[in-house]
Amino acid sequence: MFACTEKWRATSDLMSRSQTRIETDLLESGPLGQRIDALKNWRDELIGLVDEYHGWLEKQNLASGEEDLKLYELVEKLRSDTLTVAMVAEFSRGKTELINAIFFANHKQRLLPSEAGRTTMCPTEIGYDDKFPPCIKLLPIESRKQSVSIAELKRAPTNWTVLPLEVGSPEKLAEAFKEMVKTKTVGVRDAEALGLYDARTSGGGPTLTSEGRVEIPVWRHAIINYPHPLLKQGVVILDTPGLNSLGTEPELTLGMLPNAHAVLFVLAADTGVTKSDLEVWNNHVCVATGARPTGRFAVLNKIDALWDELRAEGSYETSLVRQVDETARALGIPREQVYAVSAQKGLVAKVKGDMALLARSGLAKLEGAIGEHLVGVKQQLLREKVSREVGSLIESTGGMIDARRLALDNQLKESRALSGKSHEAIQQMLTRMREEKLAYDKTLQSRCRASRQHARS
Ligand SMILES: Nc1nc2c(ncn2[C@@H]2O[C@H](COP(=O)(O)OP(=O)(O)OP(=O)(O)O)[C@@H](O)[C@H]2O)c(=O)[nH]1
Ligand SMILES: [Mg+2]
Repeated sequence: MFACTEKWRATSDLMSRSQTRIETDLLESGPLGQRIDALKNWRDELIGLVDEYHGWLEKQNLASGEEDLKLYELVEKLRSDTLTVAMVAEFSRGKTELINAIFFANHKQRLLPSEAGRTTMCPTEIGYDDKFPPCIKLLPIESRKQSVSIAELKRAPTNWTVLPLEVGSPEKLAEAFKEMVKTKTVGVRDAEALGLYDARTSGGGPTLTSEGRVEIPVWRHAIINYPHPLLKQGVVILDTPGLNSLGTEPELTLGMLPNAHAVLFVLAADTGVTKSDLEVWNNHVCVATGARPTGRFAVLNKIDALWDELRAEGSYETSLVRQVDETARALGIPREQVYAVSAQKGLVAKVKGDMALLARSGLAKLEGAIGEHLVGVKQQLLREKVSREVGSLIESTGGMIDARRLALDNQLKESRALSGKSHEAIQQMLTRMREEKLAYDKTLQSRCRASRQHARS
């Protein structure tokens, strides 16, 4: 039990030592990737420790089949653990451009479709699962007629249309991604049957075309499986369309957003905080992140709209500070929680390698803050998970070690008792032998005496 507890204490020490190393890494304000890399190293070290503990249990003959399974599952969970970053905002605030700038700038082009007006038409999960080839899986909008959740539909591959992705060709990738934003027009009845149109509600929903039809998305949900280094390490990005979709997909509001580890709420400097922005913030972002407001990032995008070379020196900074203050006030958060960025200029800066423009875009600061938050959250979750699972194993193996020690103690007592008994028996035997020898000597003496008398007579 002592060795077992020592082993676990050593594991905990290593867990906190690795933590210190990560914190040192974090002191250098690197990009998101650097922090996720540091997290991966920490997680790999943790997996190594769990494996080592497992090996020790096996060597000591303490691991039953159940314990083996538990530890294999724990390692598997640690390996496949994901980190979800959700982008939420009204349409055209620059969510998709921000994803392109933060995650896909290495492709030296705008990968995901980001255009003026409404672009992203369905919630899109971008991640990587090496069990599948690079592809886009698309769920037809008609699936809304079935009362089956997206989570359930994910388990039934036949419901999804799969488009392969040619990872080596940015042009073909960008072309394939355009499929996700396709729309079509349907009659009012059909749109109503899909829950996408309600003639009684005014505003917010889709408007009728001149032919009296309703424009709806072709797809209800998209999953992009893409072997990007960050995604390979378990990062999942959730891109969402504007308020319409948030309203029509309760699963998004009730399940996916509350489960996200970080929610980026995007506003645009050229529009300011509008009524519909506030609706998204109050009814979706705050509701989803209510219990953990630290995972909420308010991003004031498109600050390049304030850049004007003809303005007097310093007036840009003044108007930026004013806009950040106004945004913070409207959202009811401290101004430090508002990140002023230009996703578009950040993307351009990364593509062209323009460090000055990158610094001006404010992107690196936002990436650093997201990375720091994700690493902190993930470490806490993983530490809790490992402590819970391994802790319960230590308790049960501790019981086994106690039982073994008790059995050994009893055996020791018995052998001591036995050895006491044989000592007594030997003593008795010696006494008996001594007595027998005395009796023999006496007999011998009396016989000698008798024979001497006999000889004399
Ligand atoms: N000037 C400027 N334009 C930007 C910036 N970020 C995005 N845009 C533009 O704003 C438009 C909308 O950007 P998207 O990324 O499609 O916005 P979105 O929030 O994803 O919009 P939906 O997909 O419709 O919900 C595009 O034309 C972008 O090029 C920025 O930082 N500065
Ligand atoms: Mg978009």
